Amino acid sequence: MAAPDVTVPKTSMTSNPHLMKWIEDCARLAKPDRIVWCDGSEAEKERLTKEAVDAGILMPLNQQKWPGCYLHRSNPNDVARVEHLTFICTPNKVDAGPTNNWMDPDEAYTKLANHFDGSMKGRTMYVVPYVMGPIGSPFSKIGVELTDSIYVALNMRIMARMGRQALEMLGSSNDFNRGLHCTGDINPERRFICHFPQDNTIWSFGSGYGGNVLLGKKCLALRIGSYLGREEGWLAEHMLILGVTSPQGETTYVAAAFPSACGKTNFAMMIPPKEYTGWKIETVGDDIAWMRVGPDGQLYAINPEAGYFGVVPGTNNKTNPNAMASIRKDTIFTNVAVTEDGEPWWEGKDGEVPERLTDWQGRPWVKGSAEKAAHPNSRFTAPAANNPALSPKVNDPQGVPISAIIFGGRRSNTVPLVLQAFNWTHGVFLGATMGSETTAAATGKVGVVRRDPMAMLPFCGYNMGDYFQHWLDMQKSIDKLPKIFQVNWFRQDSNGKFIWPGFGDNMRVLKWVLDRVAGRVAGKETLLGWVPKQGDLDVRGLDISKEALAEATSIKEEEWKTELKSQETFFEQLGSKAPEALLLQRKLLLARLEG
Ligand code: SAT
Ligand code: MN
Repeated sequence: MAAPDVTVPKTSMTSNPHLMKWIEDCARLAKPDRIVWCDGSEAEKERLTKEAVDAGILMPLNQQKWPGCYLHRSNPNDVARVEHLTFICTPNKVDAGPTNNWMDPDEAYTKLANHFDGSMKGRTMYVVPYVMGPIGSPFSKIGVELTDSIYVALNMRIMARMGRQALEMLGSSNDFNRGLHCTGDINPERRFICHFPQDNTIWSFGSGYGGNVLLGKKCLALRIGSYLGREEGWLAEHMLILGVTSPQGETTYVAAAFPSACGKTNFAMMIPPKEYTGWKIETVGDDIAWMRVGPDGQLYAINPEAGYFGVVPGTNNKTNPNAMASIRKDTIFTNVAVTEDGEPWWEGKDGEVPERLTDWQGRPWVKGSAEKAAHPNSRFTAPAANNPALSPKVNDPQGVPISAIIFGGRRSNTVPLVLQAFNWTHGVFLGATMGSETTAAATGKVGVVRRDPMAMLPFCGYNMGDYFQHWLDMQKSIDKLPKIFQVNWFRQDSNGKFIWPGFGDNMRVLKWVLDRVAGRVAGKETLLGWVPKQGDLDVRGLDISKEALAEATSIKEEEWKTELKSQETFFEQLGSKAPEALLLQRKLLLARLEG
């Protein structure tokens, strides 16, 4: 029997014919029982939350202690991004490049249409309009996500400016990202995250987890965003943005790229150590930066998101008090454990480990158990407005001027604590040759070094070689180039212990960065770049020996020879797309090493 035709309900919010036609097409394919427009209102949030609780999708946490907070347990086979099932579907394979999975667009549409066909029968299709970026900003982009997941609708409400405001900004324009998502039956065999950059379209099937399904985040803001950025002359980056204000009241903005689960959120919300009274750090963004050249020739950045989808384990009042405050209310927790008192719990939380818990899969857990109670990639979805250190500039349509760009990976050896690039091209080389030990944010083996250029390996929506060229080309349009730095908080000693204390003490490294930007200190030239001169890195009050500091900042030629081999293999993979300027940087470094 043919499915009854679904009609898209009328709404006072829009009559955009392009939008209506697209929703109709998708509804004809997925055949939902009902279509619901999301307006982003409080009343709607209450209604959807109640429905989600009734359906067992959300579980209320202790409402006295954690008001407005809920727990979601995802399917245990669906707890992280799936890079091997993520595709860039450009007409030519070379445009996706060797670091992305590629599928022919026609093949991908046909294949996924088979899965989507009838996939929402018996379900509701939520129409989730959203803006990435401040309302009315020239940086901002509009997306609409059609999803069968109430969890996605509620998360998108936190992560983006969602609802009526997006439709108002869209008006009758046809310029919006078309995102179609269905959880299907959460079968990893039928899981696909497909991007069609030339159509500004995303089709995601078979997952209910974060980066696979909150389509505004990695899919639009990074993969499609980076593609649009190249076409339109701007940068979409996997970077936090923070403002540092000195006791004299001068604010400097910094953008920094780290791979997933390497402490971006902690860095973006950092509280300086007591030696830095009078200094203030404010968060503009914790994960994504869109950067454009402003009318004055400076590089300006916005955070396209409105919330934080952060890693929970390890978050506590020492590592990140601002995150602890941010998740205290109106937060959705995914895959954490729960105490007998209904409080969320995770490894690395403050206080005693409880005797008994319910683990992230809903199973009883006792203290001392070998298994983790919270999933290592468990997440919080918290409104940015909860952050006590939120920058007052976060809704500024013009963004903030960026003075420094920092690239950081998780490396137990090789890469020193901090260094500054000799110039923009060398800085692009430092970003392009970033490596990092893998984490739980993506499925796969944890702790292996992989090249992760600019922390964009899983997020660049086009050929990585063209992406590097785009970075090199940006130099021509920026009058006042930000200075570029490389950091590594994760160096270990011979006993496998972290040498640098990290967290708030990263302020000390940041201070050196600011001093370099302002031209207050000279650097010491090394073969890798400029490093702090003896005494310029402020370690007042820090319990770190001279030897340990020397170890954290040391450059070991043997390690660098291995490193350069691995860089060579990576560049070879890019073939003729690897920019000459970067190959030359590698040769120069090799010559310096051997010289
Ligand atoms: O899973 S997400 O992609 O949303 C988060 C991350 O990997 O940084
Ligand atoms: Mn991220």
